[in-house]
Amino acid sequence: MEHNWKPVIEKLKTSRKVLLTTHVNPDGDGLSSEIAMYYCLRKMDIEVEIINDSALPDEYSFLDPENIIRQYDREKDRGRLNQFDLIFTLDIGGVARLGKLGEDLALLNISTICIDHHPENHISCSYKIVDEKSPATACLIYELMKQMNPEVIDTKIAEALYVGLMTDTGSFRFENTTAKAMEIAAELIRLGAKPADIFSNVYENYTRQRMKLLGVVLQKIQYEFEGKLAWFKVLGSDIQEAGATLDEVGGFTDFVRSIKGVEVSIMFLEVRKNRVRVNFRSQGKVIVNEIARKFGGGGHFFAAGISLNDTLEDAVDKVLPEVRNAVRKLSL
Ligand SMILES: [Mn+2]
Repeated sequence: MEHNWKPVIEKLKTSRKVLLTTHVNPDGDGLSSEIAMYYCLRKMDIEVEIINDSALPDEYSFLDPENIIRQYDREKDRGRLNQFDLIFTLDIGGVARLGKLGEDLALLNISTICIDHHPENHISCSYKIVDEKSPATACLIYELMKQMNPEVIDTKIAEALYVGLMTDTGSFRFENTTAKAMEIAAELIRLGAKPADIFSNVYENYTRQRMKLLGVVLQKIQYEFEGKLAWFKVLGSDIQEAGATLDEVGGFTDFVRSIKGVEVSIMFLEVRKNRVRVNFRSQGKVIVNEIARKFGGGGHFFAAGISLNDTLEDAVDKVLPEVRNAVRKLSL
């Protein structure tokens, strides 16, 4: 689908300093969209910075060899946010997903362009390109560059965009792996992206500690409804004992969904005392972002999440009944 990029291109022509940001606990799509946009704007001689609420996860550090991506430091950065005259929020469906940075930006009156593919995008901004049919935000960024300045897409940018497309399509296996997704992938390969290297950078760089943690977690899966529902808890102490980090649970919920018969998988992750992250993955029959939204979360139809200020046990007691209700309906 083609979108109206003219207002974005016009806005860029008159901006002096651009801020790029993506959601808390950033994924490959958000980060690669930022990196691609960063190099594109630099080539156009536009001053630009990337600041995110969360730190760059280790698995994506290969995307940023020049250490461009910075984590928001409220004390240091708050006072200078008004230097920016244009903000891009990339791959973000709701303002809560912008964390502390979002709270502080909301107090300023800076033009904001939102580029995203989450259904029910609730961000209020000056201009929005939101297309839930787009396989990844990176595809929308690609479309913008093609319209704005196709020559700008060099190997570095093509590689970054390919990362976003690959990770958001689950390496070209999820429902959103459309013909269009493959066409864009093909063009990015022609422009220099190397699929095998990129795959290996993202998915074949796991630490032993992560695998140890996965081993522990897999033994704790609880199956319900003849295995249609599979859920598991990751305790802070599990992570500690395995010597792993919080970031390294990425992909666990997808992995559990891959078990035969599982329709919905859920991870309850103890981030710290009274802070729990819940991740949902669905095979396609249960729309999990509807469940997530009841608790202030969100995401895609079949991949969603929530953050709760609860103990692990309370989070399980709160969220599981809702999921059971949804899964129970499958057997009726
Ligand atoms: Mn995305």
